[in-house]
Amino acid sequence: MADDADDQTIFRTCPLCEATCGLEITVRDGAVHRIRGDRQDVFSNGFICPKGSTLKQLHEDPDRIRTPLIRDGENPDGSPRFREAEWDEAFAAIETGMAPFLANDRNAIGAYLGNPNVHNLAASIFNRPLVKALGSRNVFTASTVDQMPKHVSSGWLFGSPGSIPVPDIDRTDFLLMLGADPWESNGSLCTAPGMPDRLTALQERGGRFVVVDPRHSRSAAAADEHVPIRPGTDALLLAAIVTELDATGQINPGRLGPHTSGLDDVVAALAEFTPESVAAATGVDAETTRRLAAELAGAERAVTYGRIGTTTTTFGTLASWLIDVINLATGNLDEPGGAMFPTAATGPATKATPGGRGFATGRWESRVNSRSEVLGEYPVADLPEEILTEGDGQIRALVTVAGNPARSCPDSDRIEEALASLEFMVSVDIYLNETTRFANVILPARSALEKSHYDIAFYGLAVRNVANWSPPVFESDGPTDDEIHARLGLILAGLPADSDPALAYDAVIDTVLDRAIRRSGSPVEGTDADELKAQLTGETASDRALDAMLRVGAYGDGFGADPDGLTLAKLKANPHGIDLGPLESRLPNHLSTASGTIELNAPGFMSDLPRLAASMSVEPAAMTLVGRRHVRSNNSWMHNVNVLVKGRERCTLWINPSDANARGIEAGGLATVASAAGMVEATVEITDDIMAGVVSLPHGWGHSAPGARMQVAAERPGVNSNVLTDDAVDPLSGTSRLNGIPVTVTAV
Ligand SMILES: Nc1nc2c(c(=O)[nH]1)N[C@H]1C(S)=C(S)[C@@H](COP(=O)(O)OP(=O)(O)OC[C@H]3O[C@@H](n4cnc5c(=O)[nH]c(N)nc54)[C@H](O)[C@@H]3O)O[C@H]1N2
Ligand SMILES: Nc1nc2c(c(=O)[nH]1)N[C@H]1C(S)=C(S)[C@@H](COP(=O)(O)OP(=O)(O)OC[C@H]3O[C@@H](n4cnc5c(=O)[nH]c(N)nc54)[C@H](O)[C@@H]3O)O[C@H]1N2
Ligand code: SF4
Ligand SMILES: [Mo]
Repeated sequence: MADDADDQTIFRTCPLCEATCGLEITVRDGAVHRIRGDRQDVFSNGFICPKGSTLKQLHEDPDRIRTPLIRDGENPDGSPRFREAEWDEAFAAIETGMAPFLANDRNAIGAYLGNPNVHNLAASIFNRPLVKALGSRNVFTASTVDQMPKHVSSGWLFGSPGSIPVPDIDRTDFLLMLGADPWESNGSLCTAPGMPDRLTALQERGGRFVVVDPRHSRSAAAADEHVPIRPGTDALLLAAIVTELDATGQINPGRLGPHTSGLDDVVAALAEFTPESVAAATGVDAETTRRLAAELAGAERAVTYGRIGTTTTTFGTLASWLIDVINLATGNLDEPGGAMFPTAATGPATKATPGGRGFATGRWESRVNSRSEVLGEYPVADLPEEILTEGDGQIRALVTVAGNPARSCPDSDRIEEALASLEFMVSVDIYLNETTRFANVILPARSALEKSHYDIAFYGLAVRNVANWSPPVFESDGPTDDEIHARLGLILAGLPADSDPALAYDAVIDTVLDRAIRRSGSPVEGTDADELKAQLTGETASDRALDAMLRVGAYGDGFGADPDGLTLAKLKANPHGIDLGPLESRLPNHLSTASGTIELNAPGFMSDLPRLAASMSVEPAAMTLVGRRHVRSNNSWMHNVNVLVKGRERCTLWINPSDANARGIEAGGLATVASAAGMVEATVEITDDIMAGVVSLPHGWGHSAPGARMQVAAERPGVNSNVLTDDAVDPLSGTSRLNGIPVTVTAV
């Protein structure tokens, strides 16, 4: 592994998860020779997980699609058959396939955008215009199997769905962490590379952290205390903590008191949720709840933080809200060591005054299930019925971009049935997988190593203010991701397939500049857009759009107003990133609610409380299913990397010994898990690491679909847990219940 004089070293941020680790990539003879953590990275300081170095394997994967594919019939086994095509031919086929739908009701074309889009610069810049150009209301994303409750909660509380406070884990003394397992996931809605190390540092400086989770996860094992909880009941526990804080006279919003509306209303409305009243439902005894409240109130700096286990339940929005109610009530919102709002380099500086237009959901409703629009999209739980139910507005054609709904979304058998029934489908992806096998045309996105990178989304959720741009490691002959997204967007706008993508490039850059020119107080207020445009640098359109965002952003050079300010060129000159400092308090001016206050008692929250109260008297299911993650896996799409999947089988059903005994289920044997939606047979792992009455299966497996082309994954297919996920959603955000699904479990 000795370095060669001709080796080239490139520093790059890992795009695989939210942690944004810096990588040091050595290239020898035109191939990746080695990938290790970049010790000089200003944020990750050398931390890397086992997935980071597999950018090499992903890049070299013979199954990764490199040429557009057009479906041209069936294989002998009935699975779809594809042939390779030229790019122009593929775009022309999309134009032809979409034409009948574009000419009539645009709602007949649906769009599903998956998770890797938020880890991709071109997609971050182009997806929104693409969806706008399409002009369909049938838009779905992975947000409604993930963080949508937090957007709704933040939207109502602070006025903007993007204003999500993150736990300031580097400076806190006490962390209450619910439904998150950063030892496996490396953190979410909390970009903190090396999060496990940071939590260990919290302990070393005398602080504590407590994990609330039905499983004794690796994070729970590392914590000072593990509190097992019955799935789906975190909102009850959190409500009881608020009541306990009130009962002990420990509600102290401090500085933010005058900028908060409805704190008394909220406390009064939560009075029926006491440590005693919720104990039977949550499985957390009153004593423990009281102690957690006392610790949160007593610590100098404390923070409550919740993730997937709290959002993907039927009370996801209430749980997300209550987390911030507690942070506010204990004086820890917007304070160092509490829950703070990052100031991203691509966003504006804090405004001069609080207030704005606020946030609303439910501006329109889905056709079949009448579920509310949130952020311009429908719950992905509605996708299959919107495709399968005939009538005006039925989805008959679909575009998927970096998504695998056939594995990652609820009731996936029904989704597959729906995908199979489409008249036309286009996918932008890197694999022919369980979802894209239904496409008529697949456009291969570039490999991560063939594009520049900047984490627009995650620096807005980071525990320090940071900016880091990465160059591509390799050149490529094919179109850039910009070109793929631009040309697809132009076709979906109704323009000819051979339209110049520069039309779209200009449009995205104009949008960024126009917004800044119109914003009062911006450094370029009132200037001429063309003049600014001429000053942009960057080789691709998305890099130039990024340059524009950075320059008019919170630390930007304002196109000359502050010569020391941030530009893309400055980031290029700093390959290990630029640290812009610790998080700073931003309230009240950061608020954009109509009242200019934190609207703690927004009607949406208050009107859902009776449902929460009613849940206490519902007889709980005898057995429920939760998920889990493993550090060597990433949702559904990294199972084709041999170094990650080799070894012990990971797609196993965890069951408590008492539940296994009662059912005659044996370790290593098979058990049947059945829900209202479907049934799977999974290999059993008997373990005390899961509480009685709960079983756990990881998601993203089930790689035996005919026609998919992921050879390594097919050797260890596992089972698809989302066959079991039913139609239940959190009504406020439309987010699916992926955790706490009622199931029955029997020996095979
Ligand atoms: N039961 C259960 N289900 C879950 C979850 C759970 O906890 N439990 N978690 C949910 C969560 S949090 C999420 S975010 C969703 C994810 O849901 P999805 O985003 O729909 O699914 P992924 O498995 O991430 O699939 C990503 C797709 O993008 C492709 N891809 C990868 N890189 C690129 C790229 O650079 N460009 C392009 N164009 N394509 C690329 C992959 O091949 C794959 O097809 O899953 C959800 N599903
Ligand atoms: N290795 C790896 N890393 C990833 C991903 C991956 O698939 N693999 N996915 C990425 C994505 S898209 C996301 S969104 C993040 C998610 O990041 P995390 O939210 O940290 O995700 P998980 O590791 O699934 O942790 C969720 C925990 O919630 C617990 N849980 C389940 N139900 C409940 C409940 O009702 N209450 C409580 N309190 N806990 C519950 C589960 O047992 C599990 O331990 O991870 C990201 N990072
Ligand atoms: S923790 Fe996430 S960002 Fe860091 S190396 Fe692993 S996958 Fe990449
Ligand atoms: Mo996610």
